[in-house]
Amino acid sequence: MGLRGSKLPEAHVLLLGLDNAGKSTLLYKLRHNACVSTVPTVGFNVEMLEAKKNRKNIAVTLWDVGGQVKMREHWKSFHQDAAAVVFVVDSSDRARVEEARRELEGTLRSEQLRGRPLILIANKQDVNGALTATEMKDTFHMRRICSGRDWYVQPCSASTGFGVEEAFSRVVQLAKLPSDSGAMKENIKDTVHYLKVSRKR
Ligand code: G3D
Ligand code: MG
Repeated sequence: MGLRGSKLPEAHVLLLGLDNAGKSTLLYKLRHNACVSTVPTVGFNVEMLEAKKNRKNIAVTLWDVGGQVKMREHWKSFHQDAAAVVFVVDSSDRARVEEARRELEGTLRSEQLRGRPLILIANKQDVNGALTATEMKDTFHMRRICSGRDWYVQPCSASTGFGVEEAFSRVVQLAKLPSDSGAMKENIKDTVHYLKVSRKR
């Protein structure tokens, strides 16, 4: 059973990236088709959306777990059951592109993420001078760092909504559903419990 009682097959999708990349804005835009003012994520944001994959309904749970050191020890359990990874980059912040690239390369080294599809979001395309999707593909050496997995670079503006639906469709298309669909694995359950408890504190 899923987070909100859904019995649909679930795809857990990790929303990762540096702080200020636009992860929370993207999540809100997808969920509410609205722009809300975000605050740096403390704890986590999670949204479940329904989608169709191979003509079947599925529940896509998007996890924006924030970048705090406190959360990092919990990332591994998320990795294990991830159907896809969405890595959001502020393509207008050229000064931090290298930092983002290193973070992504480190993330993809995780054994638990081996073979999981990666969707790179070239966010903030509405800002003048932002790197284009093609420039991002080259800068991030996508062909090299994503060998052995499906990948796609999606241009996007989480605040205007440009490319947001396309990004979600791409995630659904590439997501790998667990063979025991519908069952939340124990480690995810434990982590959800931990997060709920720690959020109440
Ligand atoms: P994060 O969750 O990855 O840390 P946020 O990032 O979603 O909190 O966004 C960080 C800042 O970037 C926010 O601005 C947000 O409005 C802005 N932002 C997100 N996506 C876009 C986009 O596509 N274009 C532009 N121009 N800005 C975007 P503030 O000023 O609220 O900190
Ligand atoms: Mg955030």
